[in-house]
Amino acid sequence: MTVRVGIIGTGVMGADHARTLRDAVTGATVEAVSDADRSQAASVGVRVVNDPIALIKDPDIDAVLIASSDATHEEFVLACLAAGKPALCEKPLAPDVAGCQRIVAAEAQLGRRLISVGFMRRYDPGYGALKRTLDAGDLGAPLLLHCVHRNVSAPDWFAGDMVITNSAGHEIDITRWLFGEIASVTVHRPRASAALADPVLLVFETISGVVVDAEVFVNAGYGYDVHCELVGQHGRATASGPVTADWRDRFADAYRLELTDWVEGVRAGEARGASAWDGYVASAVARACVSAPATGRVAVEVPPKPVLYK
Ligand code: ISE
Repeated sequence: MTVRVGIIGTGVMGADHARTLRDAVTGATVEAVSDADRSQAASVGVRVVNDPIALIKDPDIDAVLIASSDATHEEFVLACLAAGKPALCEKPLAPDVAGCQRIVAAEAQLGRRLISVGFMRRYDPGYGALKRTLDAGDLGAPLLLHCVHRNVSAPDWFAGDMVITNSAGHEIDITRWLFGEIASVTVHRPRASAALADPVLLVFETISGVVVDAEVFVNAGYGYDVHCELVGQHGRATASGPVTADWRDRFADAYRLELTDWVEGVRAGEARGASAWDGYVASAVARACVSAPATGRVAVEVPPKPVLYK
């Protein structure tokens, strides 16, 4: 079966995913796209459906890739669940915790996982090697993770706390993926450099006792620079990559592997990668960071994981 994919949102990420699906992933075709900007949608070179909900319901679409603006994710993910169609939604699943909760509730009600969240770093070969080293026990117990996440400049649609609710989601997800749940967060801000209150230094303490510090700086100027160092009782390991212009080059392998796994999962009838639950917890942790006072620790509170996600 060839998976006929519909893409909603053909901006930077959607257009990049369309290229990757076409050039580097087998078993899928880009069947149609939808974007509020019709000429941008047309530039992908496939059928354009103006109404994104009609695209989701289209009988010729088997699976949906959601790469539209953050605030639109919830509506489209819920429509995919209602239509019983698998979807890969770019992070964040929804920028607000309540929106993520509604998605998790709808998927739990459906009783089967259809939603994957685009936390592509889980597919990055460097992060994958780091996790394998950790899981093999070579470093002993993990103690610290130092993360750096720098962008050249924030896109013009970045506003308010998006340095946390959008960008830092990657460090939140990687922390949970490596060490399990986050118990508390602390947020430090150097003297304000911009309206975005950027950079931020986030500190996560996991239930398992690991301390993670993450510098997230979306106006670093010199390049896209993402790396981390894990310190364990008996050694260290790093995940790094070249400094590039933006995330598309730095994580090209990760995006290709993520899309390949998603398509294979759709063909096998299973949702792979980060789940809606992971998307929800990432937003809950981000919210705790946003609400954190200038000093002091904030506990993260999430309800027990529904059976569906165990
Ligand atoms: C963007 O959406 C990404 O996912 C990038 O990896 C991240 O570095 C950037 O800050 C986000 O806006």
